[in-house]
Amino acid sequence: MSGVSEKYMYRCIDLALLGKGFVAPNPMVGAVLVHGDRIIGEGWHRVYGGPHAEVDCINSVADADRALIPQSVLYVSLEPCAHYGKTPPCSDLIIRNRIPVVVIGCRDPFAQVDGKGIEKLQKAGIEVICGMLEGKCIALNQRFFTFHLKQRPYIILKWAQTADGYMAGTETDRLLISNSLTNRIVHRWRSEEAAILVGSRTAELDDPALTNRYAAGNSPVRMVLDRQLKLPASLKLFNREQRTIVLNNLVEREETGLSYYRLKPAPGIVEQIAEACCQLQLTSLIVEGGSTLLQQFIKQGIWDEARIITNEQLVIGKGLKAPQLTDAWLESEEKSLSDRIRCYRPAEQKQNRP
Ligand code: AOF
Ligand code: ZN
Repeated sequence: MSGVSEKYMYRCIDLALLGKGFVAPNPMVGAVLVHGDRIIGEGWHRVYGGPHAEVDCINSVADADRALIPQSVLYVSLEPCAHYGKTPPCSDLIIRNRIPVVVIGCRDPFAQVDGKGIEKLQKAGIEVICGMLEGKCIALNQRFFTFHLKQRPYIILKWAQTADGYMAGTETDRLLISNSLTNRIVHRWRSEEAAILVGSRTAELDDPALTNRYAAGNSPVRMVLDRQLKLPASLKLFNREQRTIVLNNLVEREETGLSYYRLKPAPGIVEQIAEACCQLQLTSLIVEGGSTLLQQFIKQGIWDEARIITNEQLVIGKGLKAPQLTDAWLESEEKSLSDRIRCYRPAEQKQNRP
């Protein structure tokens, strides 16, 4: 088929992004229907549980253009689904509408789809071109891809440190490190993830609320590791403003705004946390401390991004050492008043970057 163009796939990506913050644990997906060189339909997956991008796109075609659908090319950033989920299969809809050519950004890693959508279209005689702007379409949904391909959430490690690499003055002495502008950035980060985790020492000593109070969008589900259920009920984490999940070894129980999740008796706390997130359909996790918990994720090599805030004017000489990254590469760096924010990724991910 001649005449397919990447510009329409870029448009699909832009449309998909309109679903950001509304569709997790589903992926963001955009679709465009093109007749000749004219777009006759556009759509995206707008909200979790709602119509998929292809449905939204086909529904958007004006009555006067509907007769053109069987001579048009459908562009979609993710393989059309083949399963009955909350909505019927998009591949069936495409076949019913007699669309002759479908251009796909990337294959859907979800086990119930995973190539079956493409196969269904091809069996119906539709020309399928798969892999247009593939790297960009995968990067668009890195949380969804990590969740399905690695059976764990997309994991972001975040901490603040002094210029000389300390997280706190002593084991029990807390320190204000990042400035108020940086804190706003951190709240935006929180708004972008499904869940946020701290260890019990951090919960007790810092008493963080772990909510997003400054950025547009949601707050993540709060998680705290409290194996023996020793944390006091007076902590902000238990204020029921946002759901909190207590990862523990003793009980499994649901209360309003509070869930107790019993960890499986499996080795490795990091693996158990990842497994809990999978069970709970939480596709991404931001870990905000403490040092020991962060270091365990690094040691196991189970992380995707480390966002480190360094206050370049604060030198304390001694205290609680910040985690040490191993096998990491610096992806980006920005200044936020007295703070420098660096984002690292694991070395092993470098080859796979789009
Ligand atoms: C598509 N187009 O726009 C999206 C797809 O729970 P459901 O029924 O909404 O199905 C969710 C799964 O469908 C999700 O895991 C992913 O594999 C696929 N998402 N597929 O054809 C879309 N959002
Ligand atoms: Zn679908």
